[in-house]
Amino acid sequence: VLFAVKKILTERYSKQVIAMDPTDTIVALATAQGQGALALIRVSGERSATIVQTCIAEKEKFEKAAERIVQLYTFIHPHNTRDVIDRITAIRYRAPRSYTSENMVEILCHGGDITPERILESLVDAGARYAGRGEFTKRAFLNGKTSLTKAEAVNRIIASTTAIQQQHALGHYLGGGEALVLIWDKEVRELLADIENAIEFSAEADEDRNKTAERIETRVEKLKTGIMQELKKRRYLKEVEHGIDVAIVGPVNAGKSSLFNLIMGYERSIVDTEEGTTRDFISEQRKIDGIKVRFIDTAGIRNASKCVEKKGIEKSREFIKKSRIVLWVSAANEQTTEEEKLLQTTEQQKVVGIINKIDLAHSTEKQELFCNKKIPYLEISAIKREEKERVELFIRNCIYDIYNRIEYDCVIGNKRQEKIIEEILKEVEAIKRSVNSEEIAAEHCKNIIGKIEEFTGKITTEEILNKIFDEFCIGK
Ligand SMILES: Nc1nc2c(ncn2[C@@H]2O[C@H](COP(=O)(O)OP(=O)(O)OP(=O)(O)O)[C@@H](O)[C@H]2O)c(=O)[nH]1
Ligand SMILES: [Mg+2]
Repeated sequence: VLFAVKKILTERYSKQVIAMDPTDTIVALATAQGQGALALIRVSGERSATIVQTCIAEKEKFEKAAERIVQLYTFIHPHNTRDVIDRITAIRYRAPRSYTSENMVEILCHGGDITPERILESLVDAGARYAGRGEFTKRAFLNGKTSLTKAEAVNRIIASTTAIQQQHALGHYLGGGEALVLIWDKEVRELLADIENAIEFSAEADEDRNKTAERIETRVEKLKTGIMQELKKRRYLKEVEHGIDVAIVGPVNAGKSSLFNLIMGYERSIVDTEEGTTRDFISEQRKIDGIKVRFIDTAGIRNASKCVEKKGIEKSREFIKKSRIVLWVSAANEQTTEEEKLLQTTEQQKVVGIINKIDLAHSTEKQELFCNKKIPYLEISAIKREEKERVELFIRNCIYDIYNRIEYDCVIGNKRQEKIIEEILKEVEAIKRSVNSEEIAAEHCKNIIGKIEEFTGKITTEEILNKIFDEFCIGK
């Protein structure tokens, strides 16, 4: 399947109009700037080898060098040839067997602030120009070497801050991104054929018409489910990317701050016998299995009279509303509150229970409360340090419960792609609403086909491309 997809893509992108000057040769540092053992400098464009050669002492050796073979050279200034800048290794690539599909040279020199900079300057003096952001990958795309989503994946691999993100981006880079979208494309075209048939044979017997209408409905429903599934995966992936909030909430004095401190491993939050100790929220971030988790200790919920405490409680309620996970802390020796009776898990939010202070009392009432609501709970004594491991395991399981059930092979890799998929979903819904007018339904199908072309990059404008590649770093 991958091979077939690759073939389609190659044919598709090779049709792109190339709006570039091939003699324009670009140069940039591909490795990070600053101190480092080595630095990699990339040169791309028709005159790459000619330009590099003027900066190499062993001219004949470089000219005869086989492609993709590493050789050692002396790098000199192109005009002041006695000025030796570095001992380097260089690799030659001949079009189209290179990253950009153009002639290329890769130079490995000593790292640091000075050497790579001097080499770059020499290459510019010899006729190259500094590359813009993402210009190498942009050229690869315009030359039909890579698809748009693959090019975008390159940037995402580099920008990853978690292993899940990196794996997802790599999947797209290896060609997994567009496969499903191309299947949707095929399905929409079949759907359009069905709809156009229905228009043409509108005088058919009712029975046949019903059959066609049923088939159209099934196809639309299937498409819609598939797209919604991908948007959901995207939402989860974004959460993994940006991190999630875990709010520690519950009645006053239940031991929320004690639990927060237990998780942090030090006395971060003030703990006191007085009710209403915590007034403002306190938050700290931890990484759990690659996911950034922000724990938030909040003000205990009660009918407060003092203004400051009231404000704190308002904040607590906000966190209850918007956190991904709510750790509801309830003391075993206290009665169930009205608020606790209303607790419930939703699609957007997981609620879990912590029955605290079990060294003071045993509460079947609280156990039943959580059991009846199918809310998982843990019984602890937050003042005991040895409970830390159990608490962490419990929280880890809650996170697993949310994120392990989803697959990460989502077709949507970034904001641009997400926006297009959302627009496609709207079009699909519009088809559903146009049951009585096949002409309108056909229009919406055509819109979807257009949006898919936008997604894969079959249709692009200079403006869109610039926007995409401006997010890249220089040298990529
Ligand atoms: N015996 C016992 N006492 C506890 C336990 N957890 C907390 N406490 C005590 O309960 C009191 C309140 O604890 P906090 O952690 O401040 O409770 P809180 O929920 O943050 O309280 P507020 O911020 O006032 O809403 C303190 O005196 C703690 O030492 C526990 O597991 N067992
Ligand atoms: Mg507190």
